Amino acid sequence: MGFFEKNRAETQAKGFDAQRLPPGQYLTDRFPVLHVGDVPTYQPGEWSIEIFGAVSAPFTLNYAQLVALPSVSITTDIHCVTKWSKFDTVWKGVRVRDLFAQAGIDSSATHVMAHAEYGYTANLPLVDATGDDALVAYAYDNTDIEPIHGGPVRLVIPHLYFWKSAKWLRGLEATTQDAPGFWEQNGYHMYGDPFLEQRHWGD
Ligand SMILES: Nc1nc2c(c(=O)[nH]1)N[C@H]1C(S)=C(S)[C@@H](COP(=O)(O)O)O[C@H]1N2
Ligand SMILES: [Mo]
Repeated sequence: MGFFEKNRAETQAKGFDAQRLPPGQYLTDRFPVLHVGDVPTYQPGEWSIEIFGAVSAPFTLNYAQLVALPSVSITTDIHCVTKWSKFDTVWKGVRVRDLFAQAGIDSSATHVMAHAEYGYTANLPLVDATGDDALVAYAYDNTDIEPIHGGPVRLVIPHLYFWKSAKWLRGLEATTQDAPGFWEQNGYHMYGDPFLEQRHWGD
């Protein structure tokens, strides 16, 4: 039995529904760290996020203002395109939907571009960015998100490959057309559904 088959059998033996593991993925208990470039550090009060683009009332929030907004907690599986999946991760944050509602999003908006530190971007259809589980997250596992995992604040879009979940999130831009983000310009799929194995262009 190969590594992936064995991991899938072990997943089932642990009592998980193996259907939760998308094709070509393996389950891990670890939380791998994956990003390009350096981990940014912020002085207290330095971080902020801008909600802008196709909206009538763009605004900027600092960390204190973000955490003062109504929040939700979710428990969800995550799937990295490099083939690891992790089950039952726990995140807390503000729904992207609520931020765009506050900004008065235009009816012409169809997509969202997430902007992170150092110019990292990820594109998402608006419906995916505004679902119940699409969070501007500031806690993981009931504590602050570690800098290596995108703290103080990252995007979490659990139903798409995890490259869409931009770490060190600094902006959410509503757009009226789709455009490729960082990895999408480098050959990754524009949408990235793990259950359809949409890893690369043409998948
Ligand atoms: N800003 C930024 N966000 C990013 C990345 C990155 O390189 N830069 N990598 C993405 C990828 S490919 C994955 S799998 C996840 C990894 O998150 P983790 O390091 O917390 O596991 O972050 C995503 N968000
Ligand atoms: Mo990834």
